[in-house]
Amino acid sequence: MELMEWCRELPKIELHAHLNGSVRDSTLLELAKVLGEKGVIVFADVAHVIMKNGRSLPECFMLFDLFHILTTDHQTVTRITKEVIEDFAAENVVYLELRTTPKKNEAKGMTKRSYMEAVIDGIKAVDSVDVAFVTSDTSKLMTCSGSIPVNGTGSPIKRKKIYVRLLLSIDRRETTAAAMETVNLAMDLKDFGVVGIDLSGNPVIGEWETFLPALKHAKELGLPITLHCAEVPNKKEIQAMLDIHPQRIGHACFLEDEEWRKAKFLKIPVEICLTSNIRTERLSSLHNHHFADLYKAKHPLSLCTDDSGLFSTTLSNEYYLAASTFGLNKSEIFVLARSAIQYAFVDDEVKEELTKVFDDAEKRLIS
Ligand code: 6MZ
Repeated sequence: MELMEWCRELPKIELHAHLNGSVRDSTLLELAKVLGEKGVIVFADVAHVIMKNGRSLPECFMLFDLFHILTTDHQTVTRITKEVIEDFAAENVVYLELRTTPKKNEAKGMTKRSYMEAVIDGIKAVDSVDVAFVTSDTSKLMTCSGSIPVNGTGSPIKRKKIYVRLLLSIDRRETTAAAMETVNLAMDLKDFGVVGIDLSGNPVIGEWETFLPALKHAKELGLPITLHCAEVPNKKEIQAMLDIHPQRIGHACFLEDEEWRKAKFLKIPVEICLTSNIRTERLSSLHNHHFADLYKAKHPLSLCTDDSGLFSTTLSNEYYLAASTFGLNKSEIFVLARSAIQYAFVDDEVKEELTKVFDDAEKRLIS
């Protein structure tokens, strides 16, 4: 089997995916068309921006503002959540930790809570695959699925299954009070599959001290946290981030030796986003990527897409890139994919289920 096809077949764990960065281009264009017809935006300008290839980091953040205009109403949030989950499942992602920033929009009657309810409705609306998520009634794993498809002879077709959990993101533009509100909301929604907190947004905006109280609060409440760390050089902030010992960090492009020593000593798992780092010009070439050093050092890491829509990538492609750039063979890639189970913010019961999925796949994929 060709390597790319093999990477698609491989079961995968996605730990760093932003909802609004994972929206299909076709959906964004469709939404832009509707808003263009209503005169809210100029469609031709927006279409050009959506289809553009290769964007700097500041351009990405301008684009997110546009995405938020296109996706800000409850129905659309539900729709994009459903589509994003279906797209990941189609790539054989078996566990998706989807992160999103709860948003307020008075004009649409949207509160952070109602935004999240729309996301949860999107999870429930998935019908092309089985979704395992948590319900409030039992706090147990429940599987939701649409009608059971049958093949030509009337026997049920085995459907794909994806476990979905949510992380609530604090945007670096937010105030301490707004960040606190997100943490409290995450706590309230624990029974709906919310498993942790993320800090993201434009890395040149906001002060660490603004978010710290909310992050500490999350820790006190027992909510795991993951931080976008070192997307730009900022020694003081990077050190402060490592000091609070987050459960994971994302990107980690600009750590210096001293900080790497600390991150390695603390064994903080790193969410690696290869395509994103290249496309946003964090690194000049994949051959200089810190993946190589971390992999060699057996540091905990997992490959992730970051914004699969924005960067036109898939998790299968990220594994393909790692294999082809760093010379990993199929067995090594398989072990890498399976190792990400350990870093998921999910209970042991689900981890055991995921391990079984990998055990089954190993027989098929590793000869
Ligand atoms: C930092 C990022 C990001 O939350 O509206 N986001 N933050 N660095 C990145 N690397 C390129 N990619 C995405 O998804 C979009 C939001 O996620 C964060 C930004 O805050 C962006 O507005 P949601 O679903």
